[in-house]
Amino acid sequence: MRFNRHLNQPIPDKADVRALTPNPATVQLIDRLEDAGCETVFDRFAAQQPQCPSGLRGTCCRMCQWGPCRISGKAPRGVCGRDMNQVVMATIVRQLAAGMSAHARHAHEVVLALRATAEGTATIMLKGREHALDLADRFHIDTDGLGDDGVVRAVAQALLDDIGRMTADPMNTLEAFAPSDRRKVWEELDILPRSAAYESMESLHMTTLGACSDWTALAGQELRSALAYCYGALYTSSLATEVLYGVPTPRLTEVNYGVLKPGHVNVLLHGHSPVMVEKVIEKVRSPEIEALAREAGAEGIVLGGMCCTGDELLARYGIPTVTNIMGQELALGTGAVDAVIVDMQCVIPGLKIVADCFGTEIITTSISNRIPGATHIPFNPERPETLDADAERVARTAVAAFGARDRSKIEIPERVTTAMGGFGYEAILGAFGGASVLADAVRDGRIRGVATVVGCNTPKVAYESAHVGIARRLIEAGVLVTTTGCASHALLNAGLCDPAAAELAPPGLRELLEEAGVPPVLAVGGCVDNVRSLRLFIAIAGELDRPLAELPYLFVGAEPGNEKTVGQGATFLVHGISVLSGFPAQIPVAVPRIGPDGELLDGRNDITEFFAGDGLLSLVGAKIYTETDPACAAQTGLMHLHRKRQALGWG
Ligand code: BF8
Repeated sequence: MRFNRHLNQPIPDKADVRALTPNPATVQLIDRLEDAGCETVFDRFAAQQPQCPSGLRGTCCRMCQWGPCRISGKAPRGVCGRDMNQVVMATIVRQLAAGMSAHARHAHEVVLALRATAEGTATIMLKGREHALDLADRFHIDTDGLGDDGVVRAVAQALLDDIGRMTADPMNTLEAFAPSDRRKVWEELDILPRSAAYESMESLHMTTLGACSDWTALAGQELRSALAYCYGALYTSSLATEVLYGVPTPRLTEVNYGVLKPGHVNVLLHGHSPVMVEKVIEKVRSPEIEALAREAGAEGIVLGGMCCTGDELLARYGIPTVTNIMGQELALGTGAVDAVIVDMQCVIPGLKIVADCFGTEIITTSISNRIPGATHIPFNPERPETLDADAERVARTAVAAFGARDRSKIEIPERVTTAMGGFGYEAILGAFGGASVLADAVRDGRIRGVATVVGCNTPKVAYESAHVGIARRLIEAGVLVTTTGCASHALLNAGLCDPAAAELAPPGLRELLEEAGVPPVLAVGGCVDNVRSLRLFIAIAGELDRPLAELPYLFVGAEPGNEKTVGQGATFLVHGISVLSGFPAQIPVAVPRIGPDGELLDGRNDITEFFAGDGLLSLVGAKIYTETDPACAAQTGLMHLHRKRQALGWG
């Protein structure tokens, strides 16, 4: 691997990916696309090397039109006077705001669909009425005289308020779900947020030219935004989805590229919002559309999930997942995909380039996402009455693509992997017999710790090698693992979500898993469902009567990519749960140096001190570890869990 001194880490090329990626199907498809002359993310990453050192370190300021300014030893301040700390922290605050906007927009669409369902303007069969009653209770909504639909409408309004409130009133979800000892910490730090929309606005405001010159105040806004992100974007979308489409339960299925079938219409479902895709599934499974597929000469219709939509559909219906963000082009390289139905976020422009190589139809279904050359049939959350007819058109367009392609190019990797998904918060507690059973096991050491392994892929890490390498080692050391997002596709395809993988765990954990009939990695859903893992952490802490920050918990984001991952990590940090990152964020990396007299100089700076030293630790009781090698990263994580256990006297 080529070493990048600005990042203090090796950077993989395509040959490294071939050698290190854990899924053999990936290698087969990389070769296939290369032979077909189709460029992919791996080629474009190579073409971008070496990447800009200032960009890699977060020291390039592009927040006004006096710049761009690069902060360096020669020019330690930008034109306006901003120094390195101000530039780097402001950039991170903006990244979190962008990620929060993405999840909040997703939440907004689901909550509006929920409200429209209660009002009878969207034809959606509500599956989570009991959940709505529970939420109404938690939000202290007076339900007298509201009727069933009125309760759902009131819950939707409470969630909508948390997405968009502009005043300093308390957030409903935060009041209902945050542990009270944590709330005191946040009050003392003065970081209680108003809503996702307000804090996105304030983040952009505080980082614009001449608005705030104190990087520690920007750091405070980062933490405030993390809470807005968690309670205003993640909780709101995850809970609204559960009320609309039901709470997931565990199901056994098969995953990986091999679920695609040559004689079938193969349709991939990709993105984040559940609203259009749920209706499309309903249509695809109707006798009319099935008949249409047979008329076109297909033996049937295969649905496969990608990215967070894939995670959610696996959780709710056991629909097979195929791959994640960096595998989306590879999936089309099978030559078997007739159509990809995409909604919002993580649908990379490169998808259409490969689609054109293989004649795959791309259908965009979000008003926010347009792709030149794709068929656009959008769902507008403010015009829900067209949902039914539009979903029918999407389903027909996807099936019609079957006859339009050259089927001689089909080459599907044979590999399929058994997997169990569907571990909503309630399902995890149900499988193990309650939070108290898990709490006992954490205390007596059968479970050495609980980790959530989540987030995207990045070409800066050999594809999926860090997710799988770290998770496997955590399991072998007796750590219970939950997963979401693109990480979960890596772990699903690697067989770690197969109940049979319990044999990797040491005896105490293995017995627990076998008794519960669950795998060592619990796939809980898409990225917004990270709150399911957070709720699990909170429930076990409650049983143990300990603050979250004292417990052997860990958030692992081994292959961060999207701006959304900044908020994911910050969400757990602000709850007192440390973060293990497999890759340095865009901050000046602390590189130890040899001084003029041969002495070892500490390369620390204010930003690394804040995130990885005593800064955050003293404020919220958690910090960020960064380790790129999967074996070393797992060791670092295990040391963290071990130190927590020792401090509790649990050995
Ligand atoms: O929200 S893990 S690449 S798919 S951002 Fe995107 Fe990252 Fe995947 Fe889902 Ni989450």
